[in-house]
Amino acid sequence: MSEPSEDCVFCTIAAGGIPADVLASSEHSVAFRDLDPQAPTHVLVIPRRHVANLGELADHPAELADAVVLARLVATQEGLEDGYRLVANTGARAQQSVFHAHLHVLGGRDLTWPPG
Ligand code: DGP
Repeated sequence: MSEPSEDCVFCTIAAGGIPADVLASSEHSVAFRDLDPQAPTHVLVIPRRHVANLGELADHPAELADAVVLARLVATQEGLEDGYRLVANTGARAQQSVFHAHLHVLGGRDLTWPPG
């Protein structure tokens, strides 16, 4: 599905219907701070298009690239030159909880590997 969904919290944020700490936006994407930060910098980058996950966004390569470019811009703005992580939880078993594609931009502390 690609139409905005009024049942989708990220569609509502992208439309300005729920307040969010928006850091940057572009033609196809919006970046805002996560409600439940897991690192000193924890920003979500979402496509304006409603698709369930990043894999589906790959059917729209310009919009996928736009999201990654916005994530890179946010990382620079947040001073994460020493390293940051882009995470896209995909599917329930990977702990995806909001089924609108998003990239987590995590940084500002040492990040361990492997992830849990
Ligand atoms: P995931 O588990 O990968 O689907 O991540 C969803 C993230 O979305 C989670 O870290 C919390 C965040 N989140 C959920 N609802 C809201 C909201 O209304 N506002 C903001 N800023 N973040 C939200």
